[in-house]
Amino acid sequence: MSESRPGLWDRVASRTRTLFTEGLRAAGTPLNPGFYEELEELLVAGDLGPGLAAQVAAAVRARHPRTMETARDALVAELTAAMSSKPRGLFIDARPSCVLLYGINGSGKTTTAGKLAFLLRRDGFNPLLVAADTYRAAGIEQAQVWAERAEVPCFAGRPGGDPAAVVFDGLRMAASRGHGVVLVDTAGRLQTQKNLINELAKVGRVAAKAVPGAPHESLLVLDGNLGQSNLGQARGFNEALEISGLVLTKMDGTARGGAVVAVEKDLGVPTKLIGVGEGIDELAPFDVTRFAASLFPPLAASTTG
Ligand SMILES: Nc1nc2c(ncn2[C@@H]2O[C@H](COP(=O)(O)OP(=O)(O)O)[C@@H](O)[C@H]2O)c(=O)[nH]1
Ligand SMILES: [Mg+2]
Repeated sequence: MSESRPGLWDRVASRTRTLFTEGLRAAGTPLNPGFYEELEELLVAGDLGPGLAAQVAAAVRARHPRTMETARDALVAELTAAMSSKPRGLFIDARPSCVLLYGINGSGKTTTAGKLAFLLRRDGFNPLLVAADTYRAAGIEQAQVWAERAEVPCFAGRPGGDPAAVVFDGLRMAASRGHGVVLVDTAGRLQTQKNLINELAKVGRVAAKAVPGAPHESLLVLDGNLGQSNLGQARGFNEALEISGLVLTKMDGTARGGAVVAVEKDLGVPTKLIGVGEGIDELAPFDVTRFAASLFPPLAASTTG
């Protein structure tokens, strides 16, 4: 899958950047005695969580960096190592492939479905959007609006209808009409609502009856602003739904994106996509090195000589 436009990664968490640069100045500067305490505080502020922040700071220390620059390289390497080593590309080679989008209300599922439809249409996948948020009339309308923006067809159930039935019919239609990918927008759920989460699990099982191998992706959409509370959410969803990938949204306006390092480490599930705005082309494939580097940008060359 291609990048929808260049420069998207520059939008990631500009406030996180300031956070990490404030205390850690020019490249050639030797480390001051309080460096590791300061580093740990910055990692906590970036919302890695206190345990992981301490672990990463200790791992950087164990590499014995002598300057700010080598300390930064060590930090980027340690953050990268803490994250999942599984592939980050979407598994959408089968035709049709089924991509389910899960998450709490407002996390960005419908927006992501629209952005992904746009990207995949441009890449020639001929996507179909399935509006399976049948609990609210507005849920279906929102999916239809995003499908129009992405210029892809939308298959919608009736308000109050059974979401699993909508997904089954949508997948059968996609198979007969030659759609390459089916993107399923589901209703927002809380990880604590066991019955409703089980209903989502049923959507997954029914998808498998319509198309062999489905769902090919079960993506959990997380709002980057929620920081560490994403950890509890991710655990709850993953217990019932076998999440295959994460989507991290709203990374254009948060300093709490570091929480995803903790989520990946805990679940062993990779982040696959990152949302950096409300526009249709503001979705990018996740890149672990760029992400780690964005939390801790390159240092300015030393001016004091
Ligand atoms: N700034 C920003 N806003 C986003 C992003 N993704 C979604 N949103 C906004 O988040 C709100 C909820 O999104 P929506 O897709 O309706 O969430 P859903 O309830 O999970 O379907 C909307 O106002 C979106 O415009 C993002 O990457 N960046
Ligand atoms: Mg929605």
